[in-house]
Amino acid sequence: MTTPISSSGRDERRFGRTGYVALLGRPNTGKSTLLNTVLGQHLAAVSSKPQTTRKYLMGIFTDDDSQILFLDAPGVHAGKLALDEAMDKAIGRVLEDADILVAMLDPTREPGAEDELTARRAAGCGKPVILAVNKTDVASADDVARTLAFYRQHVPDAPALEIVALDRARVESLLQLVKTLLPEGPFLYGADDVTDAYERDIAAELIREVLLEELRQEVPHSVAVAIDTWKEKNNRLYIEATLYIERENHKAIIIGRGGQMIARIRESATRRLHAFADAPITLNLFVKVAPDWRQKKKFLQEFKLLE
Ligand SMILES: Nc1nc2c(ncn2[C@@H]2O[C@H](COP(=O)(O)OP(=O)(O)OP(=O)(O)O)[C@@H](O)[C@H]2O)c(=O)[nH]1
Ligand SMILES: [Mg+2]
Repeated sequence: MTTPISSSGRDERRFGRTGYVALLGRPNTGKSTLLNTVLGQHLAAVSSKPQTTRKYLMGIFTDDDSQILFLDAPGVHAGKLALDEAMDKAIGRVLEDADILVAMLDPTREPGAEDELTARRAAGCGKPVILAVNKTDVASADDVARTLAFYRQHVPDAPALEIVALDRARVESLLQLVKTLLPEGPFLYGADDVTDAYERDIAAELIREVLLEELRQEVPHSVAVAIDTWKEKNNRLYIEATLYIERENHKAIIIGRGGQMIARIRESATRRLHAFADAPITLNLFVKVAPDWRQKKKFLQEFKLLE
């Protein structure tokens, strides 16, 4: 077991605006991007493909007068797999834990069924909601107005803000608004803590992020990543990970001609893990078949995708 990243060893309990803030939205709206930007660290997997996040991740933002515990959740999506159900449960848990919700809206896509589900969930959970309209660097004013009007049918009184989750300066107004809605209380974490997640769990997500970038269509969505070995020696991290795929014929895709694809994945993942762990990395990847794992509750539990 590795130690949680939150164990900074510093104990500076303080007091101020504090609480849990759920990031809710359909897939691909920029929830994980916002988390990374606010933390100033790349902890959550981000990709241009929907359904990147599979389980909740807490990010801890601390400044002079507040400690905001952001809960990044999977995107709201009605799928048929046991994995979809598990992701939906993760959203439910995040909503339960939250003091307030930030509904992340993506105006670059026309509102649809997933927005309807998101808006209903936001309205039904009985907690203060902020509508954060993201991607306003690329959306038109009409797109923003259309998306806001759609959500306002369900949460008419929620305050709304335009943000750019990729740009720290353009999420500041959201942070300020969140602070005004949070209660006062003692801080639960140290000033240097960024998450309560284990390093190796973050590492598995960063490897999955590479898979989402490199592989096409459904293939990356059907891969689960397990970290089998995590050893430190002479300031170098030795990591072994297994990529579990659902079908034998995906092996050839992931390994690629002459092993080219797996070599690319390994190279890119090594770079990312080096940046994350701030140490040179030796990474070995293995590929194994776990037939239809996305339908198997036991597998999902083992991978902490289901409680
Ligand atoms: N132009 C632009 N793109 C953004 C912005 N925020 C996020 N993105 C892009 O949107 C895509 C999705 O971002 P994610 O953060 O993975 O979205 P998510 O809501 O966490 O997605 P799921 O985990 O699938 O629910 C990525 O390609 C991001 O780079 C933004 O403010 N502007
Ligand atoms: Mg995400």
